[in-house]
Amino acid sequence: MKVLFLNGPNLNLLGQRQPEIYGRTTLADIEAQVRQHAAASGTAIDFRQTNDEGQLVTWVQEAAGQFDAIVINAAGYTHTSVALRDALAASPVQAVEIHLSNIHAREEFRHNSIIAPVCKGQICGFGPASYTLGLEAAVSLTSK
Ligand code: CA2
Repeated sequence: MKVLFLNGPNLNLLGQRQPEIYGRTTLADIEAQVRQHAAASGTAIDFRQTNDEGQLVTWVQEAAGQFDAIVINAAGYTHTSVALRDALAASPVQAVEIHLSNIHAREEFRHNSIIAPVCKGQICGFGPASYTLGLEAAVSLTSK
């Protein structure tokens, strides 16, 4: 089983800026945690980050036939990207939406996720554990 983790804009800054909001764990730390969990269930992981909306769209398009599930933290594009939603809607690969923070407990503009209706489900608010929970959700999705 292969799971594609996609990370959107500014997540490369995790652990380096605004630790009071996003904590001190870096994206590389999170990737290491995900890889450790994945190894236990024999799951192969591809873990990517980009600041580019078009790159996210391309990766979602290319996932078909290559991956069994997508776990996506689209960061700011969660709330704005019709293009990303269209790509997820068109993909045969099911996606799990994840966020470090509880987007529903933050500013009003973060409450709406444009991609939520085309994802299988959403996990948010658990910090870095949202990623390993997202992995579990992806694994359970594809074993049904
Ligand atoms: O809680 C999440 O995972 C978010 O996807 C994070 C996004 C935010 O726009 C979403 O509403 C919720 C922001 C990612 C930016 O991460 C930074 C990390 C360190 C310093 C600055 C930004």
